[in-house]
Amino acid sequence: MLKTVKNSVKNDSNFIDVEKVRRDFPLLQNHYNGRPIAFLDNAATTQKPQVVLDKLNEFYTQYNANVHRAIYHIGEQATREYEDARKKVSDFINAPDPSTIIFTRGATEAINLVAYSWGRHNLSPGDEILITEMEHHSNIIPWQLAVKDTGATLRYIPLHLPVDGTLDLQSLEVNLTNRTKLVAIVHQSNVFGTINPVKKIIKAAQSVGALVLLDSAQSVPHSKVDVQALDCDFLVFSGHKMMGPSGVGVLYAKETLLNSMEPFMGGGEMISTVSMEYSTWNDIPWKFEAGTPNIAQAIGLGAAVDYLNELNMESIHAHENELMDYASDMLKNTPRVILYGNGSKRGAIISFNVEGIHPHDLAQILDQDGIAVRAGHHCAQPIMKRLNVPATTRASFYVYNTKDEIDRLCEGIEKAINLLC
Ligand code: 7TS
Repeated sequence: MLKTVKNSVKNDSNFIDVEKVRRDFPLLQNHYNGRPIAFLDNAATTQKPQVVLDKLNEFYTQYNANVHRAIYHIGEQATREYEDARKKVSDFINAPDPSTIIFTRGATEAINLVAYSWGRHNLSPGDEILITEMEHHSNIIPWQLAVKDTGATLRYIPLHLPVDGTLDLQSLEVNLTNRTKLVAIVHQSNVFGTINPVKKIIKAAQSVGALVLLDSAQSVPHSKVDVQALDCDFLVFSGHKMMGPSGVGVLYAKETLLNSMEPFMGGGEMISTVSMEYSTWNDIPWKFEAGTPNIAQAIGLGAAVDYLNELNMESIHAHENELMDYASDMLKNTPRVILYGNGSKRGAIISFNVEGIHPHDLAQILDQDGIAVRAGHHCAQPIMKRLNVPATTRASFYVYNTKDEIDRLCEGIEKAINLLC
């Protein structure tokens, strides 16, 4: 018999025992104003399980040394753990080889790497980059800078009007031409939660010979992403949004591209030989990891990947879907709430406004009850412009969130209405 208790989910393959999962997260044990912390800002960053914190501690207390240079045993262990983490990340997204995984500071740095190392050397006047009106600023600004330097043109796939949180894909056919050199697109929107039909977009891009970069900062932490099945050219994400430490992210790229690209930054480790006249580059991935890398953070990310695998990505996704359905129903039935986005495929992110209340005031009132949501433009000002609002309130969920927390969110909204309206 299917057991349905309020804070747990059972699907065919696996069972998420949320209360047990929550016990793995020290921060979630804390209270504020006497109420347990309800962390509903997982699109911004996520909490860390004890195994990740322990791994960081293990590195600093047991084998803290620089990588790829030391002959002594702790240096060798640090190198082994760092490269093991790369292998874990590679397997997690089904990359063909760990050498196609570059550790960066985050998704933002990974996109900038592509905009410099690929963009600056492959774009010229007449070429076009195609992005969308749904992008996080980190997938807009690097391209604005790249076209400024190269004379190429930046074009946008618009949001569907009236805005329902999806892209107007008919305009893809108009905008995608043999002038398009790269399509850079968000996999899952950090404002609407919309999961874009990226496979279809990749196929269309390939038909005109354009490369595709996927900004998967919001998708890789929440569902199984397979870079070979997608056949994308570049894919980026951030460790801190998937239970890993801050300060580490990933660029995946096809091997041929990485081999043909110029380095992003120069310094130690990224070279093969250096003379006073010229230098030659190290093999990939190290060609793109100049200087001492984020060793502890990458090793911590490896532990986060182990933890996610243990929970099972499909089970995580199923749990989040159930939370999202519940939150949508509850918020629809909460007075004065205006919901944004109703795409048919959505991750666990929901943006809304409450008539008569500024999102910042709402977030402050919710905070008094220990509920953390984000209020603002979510680094996606073009979306705010299309919605014709300065900001929204956003609740975003992860595997440790519960329906009780969503009930508390709705009670908090009603409390704010009673106070302010
Ligand atoms: N791309 C998307 C889709 C994002 O949501 C974010 C961060 C980034 C890129 C940049 O990631 P970073 O780790 O390099 O900063 N999004 C958010 C957010 O929605 N609220 O805070 C950060």
